[in-house]
Amino acid sequence: ETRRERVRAVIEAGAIEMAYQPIYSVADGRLKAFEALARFPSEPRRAPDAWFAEAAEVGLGEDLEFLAVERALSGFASLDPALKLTVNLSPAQIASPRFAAAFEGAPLERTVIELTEHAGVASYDVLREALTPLRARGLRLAIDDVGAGHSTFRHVLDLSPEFIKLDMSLIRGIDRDTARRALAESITSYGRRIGCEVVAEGVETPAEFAALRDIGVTRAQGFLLGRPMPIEEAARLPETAT
Ligand code: G
Ligand code: G
Ligand code: MN
Ligand code: NA
Repeated sequence: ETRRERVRAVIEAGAIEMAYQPIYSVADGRLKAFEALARFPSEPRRAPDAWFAEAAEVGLGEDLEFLAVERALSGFASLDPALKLTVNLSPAQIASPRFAAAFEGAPLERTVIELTEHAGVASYDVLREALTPLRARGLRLAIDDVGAGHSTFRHVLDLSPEFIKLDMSLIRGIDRDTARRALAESITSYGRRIGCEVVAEGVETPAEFAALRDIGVTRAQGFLLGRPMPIEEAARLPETAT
């Protein structure tokens, strides 16, 4: 079985499931959104991003990513109408002819696309052109993994996102590590200055959470607050973190 056949088999069987991780307001602990994350039940030990990277390498990135988007958006049917849903997409797919169609019918004013650093970024002109009509209808943009890679700041500069997501590597130990704290603090004040909401991901301890609140981060996500979970569970989650 070739790598391509393995990915194709998953796509043809529709063999992915979505897990939904809660995102909370730091100030009052209220549930704000869920991030949809793909899971591959046929090989649960293999990391999801490895599947997406392999799909891209064998020319099936578009098929796999849009399958995940379709599944992710089906979660809207179960969620409280006050909640947003974020979906991950690589920049290459924003430039795809299938992009706009994939979001047709979705409540765009509740939809956020998370964009991360990726090889093969189409020109920013192309990305902006594809995003503009959907953003005019309420779709919002988050730049993921900021503080980890190099090009995520370029995404922020050239795509004017509504959200910046601080990479988990900055959050880990932020209560004890001066360098991490200073960088997260700088990015947060930068975000405030340019009108971006700053979201921390990968928050695992109460001490990390407290440090983020002191810094002025407004939203948080991580195992401390809630793991990625099936939609049935997500739909039953209390509206305030305990
Ligand atoms: O699920 P996990 O926590 O391991 O996700 C790790 C990474 O895998 C994410 O940050 C993202 O880059 C990628 N990923 C997970 N789900 C999706 C998805 O639905 N679509 C895309 N394009 N990437 C995803
Ligand atoms: O889209 P992105 O690459 O940011 O995906 C987030 C990844 O981080 C997912 O794979 C998710 O399962 C994982 N994750 C979410 N919260 C935590 C956390 O608190 N700790 C760790 N180690 N991983 C987390
Ligand atoms: Mn993400
Ligand atoms: Na991330």
